[in-house]
Amino acid sequence: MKKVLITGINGQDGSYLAEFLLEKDYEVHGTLKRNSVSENQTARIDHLYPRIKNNLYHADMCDMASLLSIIKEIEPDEIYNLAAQSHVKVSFNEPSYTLNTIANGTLSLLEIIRLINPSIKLYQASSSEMFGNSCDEDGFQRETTPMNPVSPYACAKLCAYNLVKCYRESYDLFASNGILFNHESPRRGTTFVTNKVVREAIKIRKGLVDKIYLGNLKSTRDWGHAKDYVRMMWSILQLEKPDDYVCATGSSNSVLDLCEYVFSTLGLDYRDYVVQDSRFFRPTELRNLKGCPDKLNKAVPIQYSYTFESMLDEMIAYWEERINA
Ligand code: NAP
Ligand code: F7E
Repeated sequence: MKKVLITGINGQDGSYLAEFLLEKDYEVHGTLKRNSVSENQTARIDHLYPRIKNNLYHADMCDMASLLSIIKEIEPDEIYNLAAQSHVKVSFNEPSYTLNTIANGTLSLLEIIRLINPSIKLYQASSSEMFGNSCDEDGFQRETTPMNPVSPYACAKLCAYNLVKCYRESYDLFASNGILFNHESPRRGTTFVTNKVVREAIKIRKGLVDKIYLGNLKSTRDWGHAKDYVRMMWSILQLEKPDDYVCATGSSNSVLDLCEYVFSTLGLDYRDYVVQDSRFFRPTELRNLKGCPDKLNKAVPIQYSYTFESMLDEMIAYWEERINA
C-alpha cells in the first residue's frame, strides 16, 4: 500500500484528491492548519473521517519543523503540496504571508525530501496565474509561454515553480509542477467568483438579497472541474520522468458569461442584479487565461467528466439544496 501526504487536505483540491487516492487504495495522510474556530474546518473531508482520522496532523507551511516531523513519521511515497494562501486578491493584502506559505513552504518540502529521502515524489500545485498577461500568438498559454506574474500570489507560485525545477535538476528529485488553470466545484471557497455568483444568484431568486457586487466582469478564465484536475495531478506523478504540465480545458469564458449562464438557468436576467464594485477589483488585473493541455494529453490522455455548464449545474444544485435546508 502506497503512502501519500497531502498538504492542505481540507481544501477544495485536497478533499477530492484524498477521495481519489483512497479509491486507489493509498494510505492517505494530510495536514491541517490550526484555526481558532475548528467547527467547519474539516467540512470537506468529514465524510472521509473514518478512513483518515488517525492520519491528520497540524502543520503550517511557514513552520518547517512541523513538516519535517510529519514526513519523518509517515515516510510517504508521494507528497502533493496543495497548501497555500490561494486567493489572488488577498495576496495583495497579505503579501508576506502569501510568499511564506507558498515559496518558503515549498522550499521547506524540497529541502526535507533532499535531506531525508530523495526518493519521495513531489507534486507542486503551480498555477496559470504565473503567466500573467502573456500568451502565445494563438491566444493560448502553454508550458513554453513566458511567465510574467501580476500579483504577489503569482510571484510566489512562480518562485515555488522554479525551486521545483531547480531541485529536480540539481538533486535529481522526482518533483513535478502541474500548471493548473482555474478549477471549481461545489467545494470551492465562496469568495472565488464561480461559487460566489452561484450562491448569491440563488439567494436573489429566493428573495434573501437584492444584488450581487462583483469586480472585473470582462476577464476570461479557463474553468474546469476540480474532480477532473486531481486525476491529472496523480497522473503527473505516475509518469516515467518528472516534468511540468499545463492542466486546462482549452476553452475559456468571461465572468459575464458565467453570470449570464447562472442567472438564466435560474430564470433571471443578470443585468437586473449585478453591480460592479471597486472593492472587488485588483491593483493589476490578469485579463485572459486559456490553457493548451496538449503536452499532458500526449503523455496520458485526459478525461473530462464535466463541461463548463454541467459544472455550474452541479454547483447550482448544491447551493439550492443547501440554502433550502
Ligand atoms: P484552497 O481550497 O484554498 O485550499 C488551500 C489549503 O491550504 C487549505 O487546506 C488551507 O487550510 C491550507 N492552508 C492555507 N494556508 C496554510 C498554511 N499557512 N499552512 C498550511 N496549510 C495552509 O485551494 P484549492 O483550490 O484546493 O487549491 C489547492 C492548491 O492549488 C493551492 O496551492 C492553490 O494555490 C493551487 N491552485 C488552485 C487553483 C484553483 O483554481 N483551485 C488553480 C491553480 C493552482 P484552511 O482551509 O484551513 O485555511
Ligand atoms: O477570480 C474576477 C477576478 O478569484 C476569477 C485561484 O484558485 O485561479 C484562482 O484565481 C476572475 C478574476 O480566481 C469578482 O478579477 C470579478 O478575473 O475566482 P477568482 P482567480 O483570481 O482567477 C488561479 C488559477 C489560482 O491559482 C488561484 O489560486 O473573476 N472577479 N468579480 C471576481 N473574483 C472574485 N474572487 N470576486 C469577485 O467579486
